[in-house]
Amino acid sequence: PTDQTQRPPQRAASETLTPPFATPLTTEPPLQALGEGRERLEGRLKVQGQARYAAEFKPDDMLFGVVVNATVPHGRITAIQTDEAKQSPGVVAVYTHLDGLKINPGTPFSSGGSAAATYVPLQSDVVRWNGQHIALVVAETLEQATEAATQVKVEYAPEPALINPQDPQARPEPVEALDVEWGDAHRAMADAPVRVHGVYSTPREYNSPIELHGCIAQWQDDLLTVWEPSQWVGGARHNIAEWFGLGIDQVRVISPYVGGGFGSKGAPHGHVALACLATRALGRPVKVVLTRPQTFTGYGGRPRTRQAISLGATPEGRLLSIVHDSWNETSIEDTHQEPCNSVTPLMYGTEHFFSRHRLVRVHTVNPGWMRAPGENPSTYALEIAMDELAEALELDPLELRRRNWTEQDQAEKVPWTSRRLREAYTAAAEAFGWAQRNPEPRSMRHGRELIGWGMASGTYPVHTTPGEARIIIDRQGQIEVQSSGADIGTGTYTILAQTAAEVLGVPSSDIRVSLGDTALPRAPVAGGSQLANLLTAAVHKTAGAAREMLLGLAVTEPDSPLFGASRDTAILAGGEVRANGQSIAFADLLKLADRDQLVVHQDTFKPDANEKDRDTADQTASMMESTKGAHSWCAHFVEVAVDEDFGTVRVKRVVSAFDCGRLYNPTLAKSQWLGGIVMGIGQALLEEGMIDARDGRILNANLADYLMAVNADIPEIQVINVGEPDYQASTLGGKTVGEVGIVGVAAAVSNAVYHATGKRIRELPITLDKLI
Ligand code: MCN
Ligand code: MOS
Repeated sequence: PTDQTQRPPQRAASETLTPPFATPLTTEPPLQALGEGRERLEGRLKVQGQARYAAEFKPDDMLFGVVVNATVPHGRITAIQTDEAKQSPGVVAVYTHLDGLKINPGTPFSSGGSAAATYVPLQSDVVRWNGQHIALVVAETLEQATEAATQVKVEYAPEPALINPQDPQARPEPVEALDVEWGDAHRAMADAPVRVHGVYSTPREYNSPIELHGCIAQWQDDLLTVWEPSQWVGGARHNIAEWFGLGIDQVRVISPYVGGGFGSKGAPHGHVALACLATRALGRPVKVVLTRPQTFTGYGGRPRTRQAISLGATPEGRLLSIVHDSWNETSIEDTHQEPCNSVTPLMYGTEHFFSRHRLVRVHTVNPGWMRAPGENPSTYALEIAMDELAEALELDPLELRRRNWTEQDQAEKVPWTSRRLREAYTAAAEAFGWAQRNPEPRSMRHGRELIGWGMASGTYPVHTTPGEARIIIDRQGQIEVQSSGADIGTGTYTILAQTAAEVLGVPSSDIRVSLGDTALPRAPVAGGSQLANLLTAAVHKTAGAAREMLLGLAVTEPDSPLFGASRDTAILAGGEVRANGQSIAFADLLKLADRDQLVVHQDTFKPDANEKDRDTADQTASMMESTKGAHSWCAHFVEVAVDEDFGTVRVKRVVSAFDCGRLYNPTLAKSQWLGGIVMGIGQALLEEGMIDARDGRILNANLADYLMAVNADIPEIQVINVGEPDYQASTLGGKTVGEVGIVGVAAAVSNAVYHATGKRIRELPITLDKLI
């Protein structure tokens, strides 16, 4: 929907025609430096099918692995028959737990590692979820492996399973680290003149990137190479080395392009361990790609959540107290936290606050990161509760939010580094026409359709972990920027070229960027929307050092036309160093200096960081650093139309405004926001993993039945930037962009549906059965 983002401006016809010759002639191509909206560097490759994704590499002599999954939610495997499969044409091996092939457990994020879970397949006869990997069939072709996988016969001794987190046997466990409280919230709630209380729930949701999770593993000469779509090759390498007891330098993970991940490619999953195990045993490269149904059980999506929120306020609409209790489901043996109270303490000023978040263990694959884990459900509940409070107070929902402005992060007691949320409210409300809203539910209609207007706001924190970068300038004047950091469709390639362009005075289209390979400089995860800030900072610093070297050479090389010139008068432009009307091309400078290349390596670690610190940042999520008081902010305004007879909901338009600090590339940032909003509309109206209450099977484990928003579901979306550079939040002034777009969208849609219908739906997705 990128063409629909801006409403066509109402202009006189004469104004709209700008003849091409009106474009000013420039002597040099535009730099397209940071802040400019250049197109994606690798976009053309992708649409032409030239970008090679992990599973598209073709090492010689490759075998194909197909994973076999458990069909019970809990129990033991009492017999597993592989003879028939082994005799099937083309089959090279069938691996089960009976083969005694050891894989070490992973150290999960929560314990300072880089694994999504401790769980690894084939280590015992125990089954803990329906869909768990229990065998790998390896054959000469994919078809042969697929056929043979159907011939593996399994018998189980089933045991009672906890499927539903609301089962009386399932006990919520406290997570003390997530407790947030100040004041005396329960007492203040009891005394509050106006109170609202609601219970809000979200279903199982799945990341479902278009590129399936699939890898190729190749064990050769004591080196394990894994082509794996990854948001974090450094973490993946560490995780794989840990599984097989290898040194870090024995593993290389390659991931130049990623067809979406949305959190699910933050770590390698069980099938990667199986591919590595098979290549080690067989000495040939092995490719394992999960089928689409297997992506619903081969790793986890967003867990089910349930939240009870009470808001207490004065009759004038000043919050007095917030009480928030929540839980998320997780697996029996592993832990995924979806902290539903991550946003509740941040948005509004209140003297009293109390929240607890708990975990409920059920027989499921361990849930995982999915765009704004925590912030997403947290905002969903809080922002509907605020709408309910506005209703109780007979106050405009936007006005209620304005009245509860807070100048600081109350839990941390630090002021915001920047918070242009009021500007976001105003800009989006004006563009939407919010002032025309009739507050009465069911008061607006268009034919048979009830029209509703709703709004919500949200936030996402700024993480700024340190990183490294390398820049190489060669004798041809070619400039290459290197980092192992990922571009998962976000724009990393492009913004790093723009960063180097700015400092080196070379058009960004002339700069090569290499990413997504552990052979390149270390970088943390493309998660928590942190990569743009941290890698632009690292590349900026590296390019600055390269610039100094070029200037130095230009004024000190005896044969340079700039010899003896003052460094301060020299500039870089057009691939040259220039001073006093003289110039020398970078390439010529290297020739004069008799250098094949200039290699510059810099990082943004604290000066006293040692190699271990650098490795840690590359390999563990625990290094994620956040800047206190630094957050992105957003406000969404949504119009829905609800068919009164059928209860079908259509989102008619969305206007959202964002404060994400400085935008490195407004075109790509806008695209990120749009993607988040689209995903939020799917979450509001469509997405729901259906779980069979009897056996924990995912009933809609495919893209025909697990509904996500498609083009026809998406209306006109207008996004407005109200951010300004925030140099306290990050080195180059940017804040987080990748996830904030989805935050609050489902609440805004829910509030609009209430306004249209007078029905308060506190459970996602908002399907027609809930409305009629
Ligand atoms: N950007 C910008 N100005 C800023 C910050 C970012 O212009 N101040 C733009 C840049 O184009 C940058 C992009 O926004 O490449 C995202 O930057 P950032 O917010 O730092 O996010 P990451 O690079 O760390 O990407 C990860 C983030 C996460 S955590 C999820 S989940 C998510 C998301 O990005 N998954 C995505 N967006 C996604 N987009 C696509 N296409 N596919 C996914 O899987
Ligand atoms: Mo994003 S869910 O932090 O990878």
